[in-house]
Amino acid sequence: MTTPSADAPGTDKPLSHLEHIKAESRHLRGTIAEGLADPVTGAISDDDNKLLKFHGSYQQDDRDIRDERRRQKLEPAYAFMIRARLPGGVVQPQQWLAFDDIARTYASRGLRITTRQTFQWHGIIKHNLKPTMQAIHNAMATTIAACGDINRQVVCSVNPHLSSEHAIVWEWAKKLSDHFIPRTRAYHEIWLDGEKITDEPEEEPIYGDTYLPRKFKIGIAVPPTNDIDVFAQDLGLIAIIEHGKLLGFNVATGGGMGATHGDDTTYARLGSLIGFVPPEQAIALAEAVVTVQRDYGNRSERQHARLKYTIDHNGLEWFRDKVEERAGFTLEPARPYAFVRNGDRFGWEQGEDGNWHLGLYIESGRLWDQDDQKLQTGIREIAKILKGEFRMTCNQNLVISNVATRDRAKIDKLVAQFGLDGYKAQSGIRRHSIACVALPTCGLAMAESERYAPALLSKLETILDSHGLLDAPILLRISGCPNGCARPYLAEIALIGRALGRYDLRLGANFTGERLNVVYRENIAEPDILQTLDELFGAYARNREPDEKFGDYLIRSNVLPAPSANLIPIRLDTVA
Ligand code: SRM
Ligand code: SF4
Repeated sequence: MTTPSADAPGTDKPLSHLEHIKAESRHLRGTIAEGLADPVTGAISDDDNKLLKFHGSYQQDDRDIRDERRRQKLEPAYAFMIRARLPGGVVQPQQWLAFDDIARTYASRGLRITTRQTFQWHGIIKHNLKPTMQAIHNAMATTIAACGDINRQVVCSVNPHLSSEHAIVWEWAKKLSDHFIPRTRAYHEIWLDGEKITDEPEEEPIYGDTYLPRKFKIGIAVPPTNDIDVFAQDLGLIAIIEHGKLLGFNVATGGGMGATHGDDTTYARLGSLIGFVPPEQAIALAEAVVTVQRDYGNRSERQHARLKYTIDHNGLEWFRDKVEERAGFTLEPARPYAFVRNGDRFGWEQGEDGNWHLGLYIESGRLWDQDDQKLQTGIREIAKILKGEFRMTCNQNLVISNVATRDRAKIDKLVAQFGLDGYKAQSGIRRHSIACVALPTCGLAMAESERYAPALLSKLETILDSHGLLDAPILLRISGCPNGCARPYLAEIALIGRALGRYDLRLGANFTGERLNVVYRENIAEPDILQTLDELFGAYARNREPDEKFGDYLIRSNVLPAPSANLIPIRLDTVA
């Protein structure tokens, strides 16, 4: 096993603590197994908690009762979040039933569809972590590398009306996901009681002993739909498909959302287009991007460790040259493409093979039974009769896929019975809204998000209705902090948490995920948010051009400045 040198590459600063933890972890083992067996505390050690992320789980505590527990001199109410790795967000009905059972047996807040089209379970106590992991494994799924400094869940466009194109990109999502799965047997040993084959740690041919400097994300979009926000990915692939044949991918690198309030050296960035690869070169290209980041990413300052900073620090041409050198070929010029939206479609759509796909809006992706709302039960009942599959979307919604014409009525009946048909009567802004988890589980949340979204949306709907804009599709995203898990920097209207009840209001991204928004008001509370938007909606209703989107209107009417170069994707290529 290699030990990291004292200094991070390209800097004279020492490696971050986490680099040492990774290096000494014997490929992600640490003392997780021992920590799980310790009955004295509901927690594991800080170092193991960092390694646990690579296994797809985070230690959290219930922030609603944190102060009360402190007053009572009790340790925080520790519980774990678990995230599944489900490339492309496809779940078979039997798997769904197993995941639903896990949620009811071990978790506390139902099933949560994430902004990267997979599941999270919250509130799992330490004692139940292992049985939960085993139940996920028995459902033919895994959580390995769903979090951590590694390539994570690979996402792809859902595109329900184009089944064959979805099938192509889903295959690629799985292929890329499998290619970048870590080789360590630690997961099997710790969670699945796998036998220790040798005391020597295994090789990690792609990652090496210290994995990546930071998280890494890959996504595949199929124009004209940018439902995955391809420019928010470290490696975004834009599939160029003609007459049902995949010609290859345009390659965008260095996208990322996370920033820190008050630190201008951190920022959201859109992926830069560096060229095109045919399918037979795509894996080599992806591996070259990952390994350049592995070797040149900043391992001393985690806030500057994402690929976007590696690229900006060294220059985009430098980066493309390095990638081409490693891949052993030159990228071709990017092919023409156009996006028209980055939201989901709702209701039934027929695929070209005659089967049907039903897009359902799921508020903040949370499926659980509360009071008279029984959404979790509803989807469970659908899973019992579904002959197709489920597809989760990057906008936290759900598609019930591949339904034969004769089976539609049965699904419709359940959808209506369990109140899953809300999409039919919803406003344009609600259908295009995303809110991150935030409180009470997220340790980084500065403000509410998922729990605030329903009330805020109702107030905004009243205002929009008064301006005749209730059906106007407007992208609204809320994040409880500037990490941007709801990809708020790509919303026409974004609220980013500053403190409880206070948000930065950002405006002016476009509807296709190709322009970042800008700060309009800082650190304001709800009355200011509503008043500001009321005025802007009024002007939009009066002055918009036919089909003009809200974000575009704000720029055309000079409410916001014309977008500067760093708000749109940089192109190093020439379109062929
Ligand atoms: Fe995220 C951290 C939730 C998508 C950027 N994110 C977190 C943690 C794990 C908090 C933590 O580190 O303690 C949150 C757990 C909350 C909870 O209680 O469940 C969390 N992120 C989520 C999810 C569940 C939000 C959601 O409402 O769906 C999404 C899970 C995705 C998945 O299934 O893999 C989620 N996170 C994203 C996205 C969107 C995306 O990838 O398309 C982003 C922005 C894109 C990007 O990565 O740049 C995102 N999350 C972050 C960051 C900032 C990273 C950065 O470069 O600065 C953090 C904090 C960190 O890594 O230090 C973070
Ligand atoms: Fe937590 Fe911030 Fe991500 Fe929301 S954006 S889930 S508050 S880390």
